Amino acid sequence: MEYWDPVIERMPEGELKELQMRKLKHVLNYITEYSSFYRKKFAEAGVDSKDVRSLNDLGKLPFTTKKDFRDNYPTGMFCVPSSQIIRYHASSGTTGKRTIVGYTRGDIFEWATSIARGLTSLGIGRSDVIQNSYGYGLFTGGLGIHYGAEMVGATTLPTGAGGTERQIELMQDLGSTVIACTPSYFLHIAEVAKSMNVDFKRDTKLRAGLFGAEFWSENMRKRIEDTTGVKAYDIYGTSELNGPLFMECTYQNGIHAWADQYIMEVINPDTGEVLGEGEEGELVVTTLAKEALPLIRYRTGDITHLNFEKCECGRTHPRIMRIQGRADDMLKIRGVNVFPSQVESVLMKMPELGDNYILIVDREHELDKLTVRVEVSDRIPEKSGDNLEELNRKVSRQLKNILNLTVDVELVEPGSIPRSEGKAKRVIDKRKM
Ligand code: DLL
Repeated sequence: MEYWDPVIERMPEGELKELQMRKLKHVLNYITEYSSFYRKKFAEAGVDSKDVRSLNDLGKLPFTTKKDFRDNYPTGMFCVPSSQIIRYHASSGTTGKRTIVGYTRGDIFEWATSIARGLTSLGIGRSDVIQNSYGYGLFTGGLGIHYGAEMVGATTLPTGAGGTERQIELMQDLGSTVIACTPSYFLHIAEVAKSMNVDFKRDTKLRAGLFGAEFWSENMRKRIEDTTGVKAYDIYGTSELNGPLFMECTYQNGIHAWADQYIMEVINPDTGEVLGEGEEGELVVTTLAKEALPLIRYRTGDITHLNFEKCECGRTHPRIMRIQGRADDMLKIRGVNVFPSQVESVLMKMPELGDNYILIVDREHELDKLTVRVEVSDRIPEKSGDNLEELNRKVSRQLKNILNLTVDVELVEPGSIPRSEGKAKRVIDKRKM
């Protein structure tokens, strides 16, 4: 097993906690001095950063939210003058006004280091060609991976998102061994490759994929690995915290979150109460090393649980387990909570179904109605009416078992649901339109 930073990555838990506490004190002094935003926030909450004497005291501090970014748009939360900022990124703003993030030279270095550790944990290095199909530009995916990939000395192939046929040609011509993109885009690339008669196993050197930026299920992972032969690794981050930040190691059992750079908590999203290890709730992150935009208890909106056990790979840092979706993605259908990820888990287990689906929520006669539209697989030759009806009943039954809710299932032709080159749109909620 190789490590980018063996001392830090394998640091015993106790020492890691001491290091976190030292860094936390430093961050709190730093924001007290340089952040008018946090001075005001703490004063409003009636807390003093000096009250934080142990890591457990972190819970005394108020949360930071996406709304804070919007209220202080564009750069009101920055702790350094613009002369110190060497790069901006912005979130796409799909769930509201976009948020702006800025980075000092030190921030870019820390960010790339985080990715470099992850890549090394996957054995990715100088002999690899990383085809980076995350969007370059304001989105953090492209440049985030890029700097980490260069740091480990891999060859980067900065294709960005889109131009799918060209992606497949370049992948063959330049021998890409790793691809980085959203899992939904990779499935689309695989689909186009098939139509070009390109078989990943036979015609390319692709061995690993860094898939993230949107939720995806274990069953989706299995499907990707079974159909393409590419090992699928989960990678997580948010633009407010940096962009792509943390990834799984070869054991594929949770995303290593670097505790010397960030403190992870999981809270009850309704009450704000801090939950224990293994309990599912909203991920909250405090940055320990950021200069331009340090964040205290940032509510990511993502639902997951943490695992603090040492990983088989020897790393001691906490692991973020499979993200179940965003708290605000959760649909309430006739009083029942539904995560799109639960639906995906069911659909991806059924070989008769294709890779693409969408959830449509509407209101009929004052009652919520959930329709799951899903493509049938093009691997199934027999698509007669009887078979389709039988399949429809089977999908409905399996969804009902998991969701405890009767849903309408609409089976559609392969290729009929729009593909995405970035984050897939999985839900249309007509009740909000
Ligand atoms: O998507 C950063 C990123 C780029 C992560 C490339 C991974 C790879 P945002 O556009 O700000 O940043 O979106 C962040 O995407 O809060 C999650 O809801 C979702 N998300 C990101 N990674 C995962 C993942 C980037 N591995 C939001 N699993 C986050 C589930 C994910 N959801």
